[in-house]
Amino acid sequence: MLMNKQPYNSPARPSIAASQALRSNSSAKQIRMASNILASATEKVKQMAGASNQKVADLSAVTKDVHDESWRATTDFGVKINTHDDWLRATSEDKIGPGLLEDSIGREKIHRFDHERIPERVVHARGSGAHGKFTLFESAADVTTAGVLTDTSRETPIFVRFSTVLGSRGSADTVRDVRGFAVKFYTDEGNWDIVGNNIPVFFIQDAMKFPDVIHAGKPEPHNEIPQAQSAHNNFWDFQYMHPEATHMFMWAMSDRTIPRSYRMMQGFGVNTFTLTNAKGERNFVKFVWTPELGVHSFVWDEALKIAGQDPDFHRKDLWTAIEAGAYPKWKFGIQVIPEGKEHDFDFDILDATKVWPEDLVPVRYIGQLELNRNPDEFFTQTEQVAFATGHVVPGIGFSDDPLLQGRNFSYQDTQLSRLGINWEELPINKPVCPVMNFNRDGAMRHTITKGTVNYFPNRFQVGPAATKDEGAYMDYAQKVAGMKARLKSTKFKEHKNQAELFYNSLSAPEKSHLTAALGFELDHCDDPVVYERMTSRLSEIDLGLAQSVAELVGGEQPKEQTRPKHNKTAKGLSQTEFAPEKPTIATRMVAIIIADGYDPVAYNGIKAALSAAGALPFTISPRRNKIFAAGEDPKTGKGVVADHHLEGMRSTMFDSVFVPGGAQSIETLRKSGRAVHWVREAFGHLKAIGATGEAVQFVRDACDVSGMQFSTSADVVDSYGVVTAAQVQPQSFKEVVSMAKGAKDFV
Ligand code: HDD
Repeated sequence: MLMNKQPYNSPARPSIAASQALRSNSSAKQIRMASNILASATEKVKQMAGASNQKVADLSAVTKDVHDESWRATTDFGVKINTHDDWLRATSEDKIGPGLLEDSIGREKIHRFDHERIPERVVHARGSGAHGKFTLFESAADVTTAGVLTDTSRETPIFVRFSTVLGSRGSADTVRDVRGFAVKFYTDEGNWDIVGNNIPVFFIQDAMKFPDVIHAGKPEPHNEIPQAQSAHNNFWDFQYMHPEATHMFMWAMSDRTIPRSYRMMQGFGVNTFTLTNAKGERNFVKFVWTPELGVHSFVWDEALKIAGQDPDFHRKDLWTAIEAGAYPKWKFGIQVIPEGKEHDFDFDILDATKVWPEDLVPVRYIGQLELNRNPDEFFTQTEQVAFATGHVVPGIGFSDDPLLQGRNFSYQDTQLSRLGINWEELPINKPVCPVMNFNRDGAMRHTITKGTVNYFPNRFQVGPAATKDEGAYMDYAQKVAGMKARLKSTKFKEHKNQAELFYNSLSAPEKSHLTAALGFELDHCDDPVVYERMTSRLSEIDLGLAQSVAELVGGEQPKEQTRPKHNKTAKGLSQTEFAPEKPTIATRMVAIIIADGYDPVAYNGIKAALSAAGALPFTISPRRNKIFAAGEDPKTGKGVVADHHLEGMRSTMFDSVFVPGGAQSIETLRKSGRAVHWVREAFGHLKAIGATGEAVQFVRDACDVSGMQFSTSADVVDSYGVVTAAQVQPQSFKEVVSMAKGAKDFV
C-alpha cells in the first residue's frame, strides 16, 4: 500500500481518500480548443435540437446570420453604407480637417455604441445560459392539474440561466458564492419560471430584508471592495446580527459554493409553492433538480487559482459540453406535503430558511431537464432573459411563504429598470402560446394589435376572460384570518436546529472544508468585533467547529456549547450522497505530459483509451511545438504538436494527469520546476494521476510521497488517486483508465 504525506496545499483532512471521492470529478475544464474542434458537429446538433424545440423555432423568426455572405452593411434605417471606417470630414490629402456633424452614418455608429450597455442585474449579474427541454416520465396528476407536470407526452422547451450572486457581470466564475439556477419553461399554458439556487435554503425569512442582506454582501459602500466575495466585515456583521441566516451561512461555507461545474450541482426552488389537483385539493411543494453527473466541487485552492487563470471557467465548461453533444441532464423532483399536514412539523414549512428533511418528506423524481443548445447570441438571450417567481401556470400556485410573497413583487419590478415595461415581448421572454390582452403601449412596444377597442367590456364582446374549461388560471379559494400586523408565527423564531442538522450530516472532509472556509472568510474581516462574535455564534452549532475557527482567526476560544445539541443527521444534505447515475469520464479533461524522448507506446495507448471513453486528452509539454518520441529523428519524424506548454495551461485546468515514461523525457521533466510543480499541484488537488515506466518514480518524487510503494511489475497499482504501471502493456492502459475512474469516483 502507498503511504501518503499531507498533500501539497491542502488543509488537514481526516481522510484523503474520502476527500478525493468528494472532490471527485474534479473537472472537465472546458477549453477553447475543444470547442473549435467540435464546431462543425455543433451546427448539426443545433439543427437537430432546434427542429424539435418550439421556442428555438420561434426565435429563428427574429434571428439573422452574420455569416450569410450576401448581406451588405447598412445604417439602422436600412441605407447601404460605403465605409465602416471614415467619418465625413472637411479634409484633403495634404491636411486632415475637422469631422462634420452632418455625418449621420458616423454619428449613428458611435451613438449606438455609446448606448450598448443596460443595467446589470442588481444581484446574479454574472451568469450564463442554455436552451433545452423538459420531459416528464411520471405524471403528477394526483397533486396538480398543470399540463407540464401531468402530460408525459410533452416536451416543454426551456431556457436555463446559471449565475453567481454577488459579483458584477465581469467577475470570475469560481468565486465562493451561492449559484443561481433559474429555469424558464415555455409551456403550452404560458411561461413558468422556477427561480432557484444551488442551495435549498436562504439567508432571510422575509423579503423585506433582501436589500439588507445584499447590501451587506456586495462590495462595501465607501470603497467598493471586495468584488464577488463574502469574505469581508459587512457580510459577516450581517450574519451575526441576523440569527435567521445561521443555517444558510453554514451551507454557503460548504463545498456547495465552489461547484466544479454548473453541470454538477443541484438546483432548488427554495420557496414553498402549491400544487392543486383536479379535485381541488391543495398541496405544498418544493422543487429540486439533481444532476445526472453527480454533485462535485473544487477544493478551495483550486477555485482560487482558476478565478485568476480562467475567470470564464464555468461558462466554458457548460458551453463546451453542449457543443460536444454531452448534454447535461438533471432529474426533476418534488417534495409534497398535503395542505392538511402543514402544521405537523417542528419547523414552519413556509420558512425559506428550512429544508424539508428527506426522511420526513421524500423527494419524488418525476421528470428530466436536458440542456442541448447554446444560445446564438449572449446579449439577446442570456442577458435579456428575465425570470419572475410570479410566473406560474394553472395547477401551480404560491404559498404564504413571506419570502416568496415579496419576491413576486421584486422580479416584475426589477425588469423595468433593466429591460423596460415591454420586457415580456422580448423574443427570449415571449411565451410560445398566444398572448392577447388590453395592456397597451409603453416604451418599445412592438406588437401591433389591430382593432377599434382597447378595453373590456366593449360593444363587440371581444377579449372576454377565459373559463376554467378554457384553461383559465383559477385562484385557490383560501380562507384567510388574522390581525393586520408586522409579525411572523412562532415557529419562525427558531434558527439553529437545522444549522446543526446540516453540519452533523456532512462527511468528515466536508466538515473540514467548512471549517477552513470559515477560517478563510473571517480572516478577511479585520474588525475583531465581527470575527469574535461569529465564533461565539458557531459555538451554538458545534463547539469543536467554533474552537477550530477561533484558533484560525484569533479571538477568544469558546469554552462551551452554548445551545444543547440534538445530534441528529438527515438524508440529502451531504453532497457525497449524490454520485453520478452512470460512471463516465466523457468531457473530462486529461493532461498527458511529455517531453522529447517520451514513450510513444504509452502516450498513444493512453490517448486512445481516453478518447474511446469520451474524455478529452490534451498534450502538455515544455513547449507548444513538435515533440519527438524516443527513437524518432527530429529531422525526419512527424512529432506530436503539444496543445499547450506547461506555463500556458496549468494543472488546475484539468481533471486528471498522465505521465508516460521515456528516459529522456522524464529527465527533462525532472529538471523543470514547472513540470514538478504541475504534478505536485495536481496531487494536492486530489486529482487522479497515472504514470508508466520511468514516470512512476518521477511522480513519486514530485508528489514527495517517499513512503509510497510502487509496483515494479506490470501490475497496476492504485493508491490515493495515483495509478501506476512500471511496465507498459496495452491492457494496462485500459486498467489505468478504469482505475482512474474508481480512484477519483470519476463519474
Ligand atoms: Fe432573487 C435575481 C434566486 C430571493 C430579488 N434571484 C435572481 C436570480 C436568481 C434568484 C437565480 C437570477 C435570475 C436570472 O438568471 O436572471 N432569489 C433567488 C432565490 C431566492 C431569492 C433562490 C430565495 C429563495 N430575490 C430574492 C428576494 C428578492 C429577490 C427575497 C427580493 C425581495 N432576485 C431578485 C431581483 C433579481 C433576482 C432583484 C435581480 C435580477 C432579476 O431579479 O431579474 O429581483
